[in-house]
Amino acid sequence: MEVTVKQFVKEFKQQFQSMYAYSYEEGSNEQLYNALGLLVKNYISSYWKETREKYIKNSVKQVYYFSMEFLPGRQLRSNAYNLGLLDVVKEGLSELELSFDQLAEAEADPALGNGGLGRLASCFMDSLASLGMAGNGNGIRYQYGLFRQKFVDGYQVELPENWLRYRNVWETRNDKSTCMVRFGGNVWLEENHQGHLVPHYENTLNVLAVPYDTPMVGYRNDTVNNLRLWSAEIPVEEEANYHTIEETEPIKEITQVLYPDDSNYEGRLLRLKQEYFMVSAGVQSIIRHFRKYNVPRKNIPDKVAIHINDTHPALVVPELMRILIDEEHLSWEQAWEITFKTCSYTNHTILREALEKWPIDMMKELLPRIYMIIEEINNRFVENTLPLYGERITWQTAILQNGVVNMAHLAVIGSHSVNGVAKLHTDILMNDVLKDFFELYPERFNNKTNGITQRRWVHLANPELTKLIDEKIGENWKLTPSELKVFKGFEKDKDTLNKLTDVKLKNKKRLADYIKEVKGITVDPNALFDVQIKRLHAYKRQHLNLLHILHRYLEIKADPSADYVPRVFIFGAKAAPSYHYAKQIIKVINSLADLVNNDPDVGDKLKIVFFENYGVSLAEKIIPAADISEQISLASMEASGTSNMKLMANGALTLATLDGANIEIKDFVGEENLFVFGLSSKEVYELKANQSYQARELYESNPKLKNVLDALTSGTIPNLQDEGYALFDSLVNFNDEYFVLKDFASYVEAQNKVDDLYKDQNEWARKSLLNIASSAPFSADYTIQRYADDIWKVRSCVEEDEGVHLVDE
Ligand code: KOT
Repeated sequence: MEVTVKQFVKEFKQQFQSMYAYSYEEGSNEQLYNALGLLVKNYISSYWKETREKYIKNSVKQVYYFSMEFLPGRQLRSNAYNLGLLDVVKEGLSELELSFDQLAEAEADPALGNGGLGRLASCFMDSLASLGMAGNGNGIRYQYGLFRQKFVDGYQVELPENWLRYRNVWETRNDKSTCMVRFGGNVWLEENHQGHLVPHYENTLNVLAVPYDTPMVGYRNDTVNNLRLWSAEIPVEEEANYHTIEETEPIKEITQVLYPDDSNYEGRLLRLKQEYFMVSAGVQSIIRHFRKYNVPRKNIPDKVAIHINDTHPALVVPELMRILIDEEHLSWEQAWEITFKTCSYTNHTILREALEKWPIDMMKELLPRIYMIIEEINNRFVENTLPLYGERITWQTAILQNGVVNMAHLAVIGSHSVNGVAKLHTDILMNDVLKDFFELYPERFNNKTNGITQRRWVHLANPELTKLIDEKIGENWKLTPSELKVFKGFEKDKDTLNKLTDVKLKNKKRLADYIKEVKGITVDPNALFDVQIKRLHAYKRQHLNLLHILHRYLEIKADPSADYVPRVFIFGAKAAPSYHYAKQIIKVINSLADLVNNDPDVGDKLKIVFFENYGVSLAEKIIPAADISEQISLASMEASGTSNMKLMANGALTLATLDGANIEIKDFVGEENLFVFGLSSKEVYELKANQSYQARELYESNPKLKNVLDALTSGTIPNLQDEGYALFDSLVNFNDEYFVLKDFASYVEAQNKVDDLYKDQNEWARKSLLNIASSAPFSADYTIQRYADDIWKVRSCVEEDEGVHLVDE
């Protein structure tokens, strides 16, 4: 969009004054940020309105991405950038002697998700808008996001994340579009005078769902889509029934926190309430919007695609059925045809404990009408399947099993498409986790490898690298990501390689300063920066990383004067509050960091930095400075991973098991340009099947490994309670569920190769360049294009010469 610096400066001053009634010179960073954010939102608003109107006028098919989590990250910079205003804003502010970077840091980072799944949803929102597709997000406006993590004496402590404290300039409360969501009570069916069975309700808890809309700005294509987050309130007409604050609690708590404590019944019940609340409000608002299109209801699947992001929103299936049958008076058969053609489902994990199951009693009591519908879906499914496939398959795939509602089964049965998020993951779904369903419905299964938005993760997070690429290959790659492969042509160009090394060094210096500022640790920017950033989970194996660091430390202690390649090991990871083992790993890493970072024998040879409160904003600081990307999950366990893609796109070399999307990274960049180690997923399956693994044998037979494991319990690491023993126990005495010891030797070997390569900076830079140049296929723009073509059947609504333009990969 066109705004001059002069115009911006004038409007910014006015904006500030109208909000705060004094001059901008007196404003705090928060106030200045708020004024700037609202001004940018003002610039967005006309496109937002026009996009919505255009979709309706042209009767465009809409995608609704239902997700319990979104992790949009800070939006000021990305919105200004996508609008094409970032340079004007920066220049204007500097005329006023204000720093854009400083203001941008005042924005709260909405932590409305746990990790990969939520961030993927936000990358997808960015790509949908940037491709000019009608894509809407549907989720919850949690008042408190994921906890803020602090370390106290090396232990994780969880603090509330009050992200709305200074207001949220991007959202618009939309009182015109509220919906009512009903819980509990009694429900029965009665025939009305037209002969329809209609439900009657009594004693329900009625909750008003209020939408807060946030613009999702496309990259230079005048498209602005909508992210709708719902907040729970007392219905105005029922306010008089509530007499005390306590009485209002059951309603307010529905959208209070991201992940209620699921270690007790009350917490789990609340989570189910959240899921239905978001689903019901979302589906109601879709049907309301659909009416504007003036087409028959049987055409809903031609105008609406609802995507179920993992099973958390799977109640979409019975909710859509409920609305079509109870409110639109369609027959079961008509409603089912519409529902199943409208819905599609993505699975994001094979971890058994993460597959959602709700007690039937809980579901019945909280959502009596929805339970009746689920029961009917199940009965009809069983009726159809039994004669064709027999007892075993039918009962294995039923929705209702042993007193629980199996949500993955509901999602698969109610969707026309089921996808995994990387090739290996989809294969595992088809051959293992959902194998019986694959026999029933082979045509529903497909793979959609994850992607990331280069706009946030390269253009904005790494401006120096972006400038270098622009300088070498021009700017086309920004609109046509596949053009990035042209950069490969520079792999032997000395000037480019030197500049690439310089860019990385600058980014590392910046991160080193930040490390000094927030952690008080001095690190050498010339050291190799080795990064593992992701949720803390045993299957992701941060403890394998830990064992290797401990191994290094012991080697240095044994021979301090030998030649070592200096390394900084960088971690960022939150552990789920009730995940005791993960928290123990955090504590051991932190204690080891204390030991290593303060040992004069070690010096710059080895440093450990564990950042607190890892999230999108911190990732943006770390990723551009990474040399090594640690992707070391036990093969078969990590569905895809997406930090692997972000790190690769920023020139880090991947050190990985053949798991998730690492395999595709290897295929694109070539085996010689990354470091692969460890068991393959086939080997993991075999080892599990023949039950031959004996972790203790490895402990006893490998002296180096024994040395390392013994150091966990010998008092070498100071200030531990029983955490070292707990780790030792899980690995040696409880047979090492995630094969850490089995992969140790091969991991250490790979790490030694990393050192060797780093000694040859030219060769390192060359491989780094090849990684950058091979990262385009992981653009979420391609991923979304494939969802659009294969699953949602939607197309871009912008002209080909506007915004992102995809040719082949
Ligand atoms: C969490 C609970 C239940 C079901 C799924 C999850 C989940 C999975 N949360 N995040 N994931 C991650 O999703 C990413 C995006 O697809 C993947 O890259 C990553 O491997 C998953 O672990």
